[in-house]
Amino acid sequence: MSVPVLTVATVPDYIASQPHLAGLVDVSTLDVVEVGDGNLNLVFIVTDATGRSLTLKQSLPYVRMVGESWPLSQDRILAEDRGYRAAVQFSPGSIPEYFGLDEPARTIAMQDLSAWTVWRRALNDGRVHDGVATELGRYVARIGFGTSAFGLDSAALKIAQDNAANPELCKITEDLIFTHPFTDHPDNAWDAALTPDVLSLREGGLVDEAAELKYIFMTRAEALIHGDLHTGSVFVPDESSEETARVFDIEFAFYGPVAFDVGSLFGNILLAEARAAVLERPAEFRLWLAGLRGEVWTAFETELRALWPNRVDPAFTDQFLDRWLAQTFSDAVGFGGLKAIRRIVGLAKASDIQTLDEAPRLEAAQAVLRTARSWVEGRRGFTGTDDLRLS
Ligand code: SR1
Ligand code: MG
Repeated sequence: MSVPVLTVATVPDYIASQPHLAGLVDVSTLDVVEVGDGNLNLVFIVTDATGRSLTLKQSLPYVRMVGESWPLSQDRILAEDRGYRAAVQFSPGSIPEYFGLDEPARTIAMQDLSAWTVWRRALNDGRVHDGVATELGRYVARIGFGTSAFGLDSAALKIAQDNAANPELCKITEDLIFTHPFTDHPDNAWDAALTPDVLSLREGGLVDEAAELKYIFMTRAEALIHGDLHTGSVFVPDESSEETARVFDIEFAFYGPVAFDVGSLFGNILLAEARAAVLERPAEFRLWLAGLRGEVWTAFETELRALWPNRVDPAFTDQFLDRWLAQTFSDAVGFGGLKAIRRIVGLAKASDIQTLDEAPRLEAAQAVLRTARSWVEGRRGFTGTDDLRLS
């Protein structure tokens, strides 16, 4: 059953009816704008006459980018609330200030960061933001540690796993990332000149590797992962700011492999690199981009090792941590490759590539597919992020 969908006209009365929100803004002078440009939801920025503001997000009963022909339960906002609450507990500085869930209306509210920029947009413009990749690596490590068997005792872990099901959004990922790009699915679309590159993905062992990674995604209920941690799920501040980054859009959160979040960052950085290469951005910028995966990984590993002495079960030995990190790295490389491929072949493309003119778009897409394939097929052989350059 779906709940009423909010509109610009109904939001002021809705805010006034919510004691946890009504004190944050002057409800008698609200200006409301709907700014959602993502694939799924409604997002309102609510500002009062004194300039105080907040962001209100409501899950729609369907997939926004497709329309009502693709119904989707509004319960995904409950998964997003779980993701934000975990971040509040383990990495509060990594997210916008969180004002909580209104379960009956399927809304959440948070700090208005509309003055910040979505990281993908900043990367597309060739802008450098130092420290973002490090912040993201730390965020993944903190949530990964805090919500897994490293941070929770046996019973607490089982309860957390039981409470974190997000079946509809998991199914979207299972289809769009692991299956559709390698089949004749009607949602797939690509430039005609890419057909040989796309069809060749179905040859050789790539589909078997995708099958293995899909199985890991579906069964390794390790920690409460973000589930969609691409560069479009990160805000960056004005370059002059002391702040670094804030993660948002956590509705795909579920108990899954930590490597999936790390890999999402790896794969989306690859898209940015491919764009920068065909646009012949300055060498300095391209070098900075190529180093971002190393920054993510170093921050992730460093934070994990710093938290390790606090693990709840000393049966998890130091040697096991080394093995876990090695496994997480190689799985992240594989997930990263698949995350990049889906943005070229399947539904929901990325502006890094799509906004390019035809000739550079083809060149960038081919480089992404070539590099991503080498990651997926070679993921067990890579020892560090330096091996993952765009090729
Ligand atoms: C139908 S949803 C398509 C995509 O949008 C989200 O941002 C996720 O990346 C999902 O795969
Ligand atoms: Mg999203």
